[in-house]
Parts: sequence; C-alpha cells; structure tokens
Amino acid sequence: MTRPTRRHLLAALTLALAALTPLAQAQGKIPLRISTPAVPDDWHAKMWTVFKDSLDKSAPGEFDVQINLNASLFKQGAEPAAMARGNLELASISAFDIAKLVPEFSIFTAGYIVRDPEHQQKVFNGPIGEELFKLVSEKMDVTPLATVYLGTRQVNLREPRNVKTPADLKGVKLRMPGSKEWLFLGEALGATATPLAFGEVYLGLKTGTIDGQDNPLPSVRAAKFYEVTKQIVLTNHLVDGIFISISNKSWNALSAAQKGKVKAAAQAAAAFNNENRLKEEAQIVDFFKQQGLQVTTPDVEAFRKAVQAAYANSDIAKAWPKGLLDRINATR
Ligand code: KDO
Repeated sequence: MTRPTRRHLLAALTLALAALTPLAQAQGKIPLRISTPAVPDDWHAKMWTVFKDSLDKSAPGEFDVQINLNASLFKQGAEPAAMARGNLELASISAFDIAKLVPEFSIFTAGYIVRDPEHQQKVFNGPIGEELFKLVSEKMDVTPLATVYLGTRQVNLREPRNVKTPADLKGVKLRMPGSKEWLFLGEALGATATPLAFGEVYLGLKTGTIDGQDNPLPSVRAAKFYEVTKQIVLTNHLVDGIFISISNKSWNALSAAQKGKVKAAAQAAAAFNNENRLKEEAQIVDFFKQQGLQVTTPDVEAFRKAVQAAYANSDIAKAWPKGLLDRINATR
C-alpha cells in the first residue's frame, strides 16, 4: 500500500468538511418552501412575509424563502406528508393535522378545552408544549417553532336560524375540513358534519351544497364567506391554533446560528399574526353587521356541556395522556 500524500490528505479533509456543511448551503441559498391554504388577506398568510423579511435581515443571502398561498403547492392537510418526503420545508400545521399521527395531540382538537388566546400561548410555551412538541418531532419528523393563534371558531350560516343550543343545529349541513377529528367536532356541535377543503367553501355556500361552515371571524372576512352567508352564531367553540413547523431534514441541516435565526423569524411571524388577529377579532362583529349579517349569541353553556360530554365519551379522548386535561385546565 502506498503512503497517503499531503495532497491525498488535503482532499480527504476537504471531503469530510463538505459532508459536515449543509448541502444546500454549499450550493447557494437554502430553499425554504412554504405551503398554506391561507388566503392572501388573512393574517396567517401575511405572517409569512414577516418571516421572510426577518430572515432577509438577519441572514442576508442565506435563505430562499418561497411563499405559496391558497394551497397552490400542496392541498390542505397534505403538508406534513410533503415535509416528511422532503418536498416541503415549512408549513403551519393544525392540531388536527398533528392528531392524525400523534393521537395524544387530539386533545387540542376538542371544543371548549383551551379557554382563550392567552391560555393557548401559556399551554404551548410551557412544559405541556415542550413535551408534546417532542412527540411531534419524533413521530412526524417536523419541528414546531411557534404557536400561531388562528382565532376562535364560530358557526357561520347560509340562512338565518334561531340557534340557542346544539339541538337547533340538527340537520344543518355544516362544512368541516376533512378529517375524523374535524367531523367529530361538527357532530358534537349538533350539526351534520360535511367534509370539504377550505378552498371549496365559498362555492359550497353560494350554491347551497352546504348550509354553513365554522371558522374564526378574521378568516370569514378574508375568504369573503360573509358575501354568501346571512348569520354568525357566536359559539366560541374552539380557540384554534396552528404551529409553524419545519421538516427535521431541513432543520437538522442548519447550523446552530441558522436555527436561531429561523426560529426567531417564525416567532416574529407568529407575534405579527397574533397581535393583528386579536385586534381584528375585538372589533370585527361591526363589520359583519354592516354587511347585513345577523350576529347572534347562543346559550354557550349549553354548547359547552354538550360538546364536552361528547368528547368525554369518545374514542378520541382515549388517546389523551392521563392527567393532561387537568394540567391544561390548571395552566394559568
Ligand atoms: C378550515 O379549513 O376551516 C381552516 O380554518 C382549518 C385550519 O386548520 C387551517 O387549515 C385554515 O383553514 C387555513 O389556513 C385557511 O385559513
């Protein structure tokens, strides 16, 4: 065997160093492809521009942030699989997306569990969030970076109806996104849950293939559902959250400094969304009234009782870790 020359050693060293350097970085900018079903005028769509601007400032020339709105890159709910396959780097995934692979997380798909936006931030930014996000990383191969307040979900009907209790929603074809946990929530509200992707809801309401839908009010405005509905029932049934998450493949390829910058950008984006959405929610009812919609208040306690009873007796709740509900309730 010949002795390795200085040149051989140098070449081997260069190769070893290249293996340690994130591949995309060696080739130029690191691509960060984002896919979301959000419509451009909604806060959780606009927040991605905040994310991009933040990274352009903290890491100029390092990342190529590509924002794809309106589910134009991947259809709603398909993002986690795309991230696991390496076709997508970032998305804002819902508790419902997570529950499919991490059943423990389904507790956050249940109505009337999280009390308000502040409670939501405390739960996810504390030990409960830490434990559950660890499970998410292990089981889904994505890392949650920030908790985004999507808003408090309300029922929105095509034709006005006197709705006081869940019994008053009997027979109403209420559109829900398409998964078992979403449909369970719709049924728990007393309606007949009908699965449909977000992008098809406007037409469904217009043509009458559905009688109503549920969403946070800023999204009802941004997606213009108020143009094709006549009533909002303030059920306050779900303080909804989505989680800015990055695929572990891209996360693990970043340097510690890059990780810090990407996480800070995600948190700035979430803060932008949360602040603006809360502000809008505080005064949005007037907007709908001006548009001619009836905004009514049901017997929220009757809804809470019925929904909580439906979950307590469900298979969904069997996956909730022992004591988690008490810990969530005790979080102040
Ligand atoms: C919806 O389809 O009703 C929903 O609100 C579900 C959320 O998890 C999220 O996907 C959201 O749509 C989209 O981002 C569009 O706002």
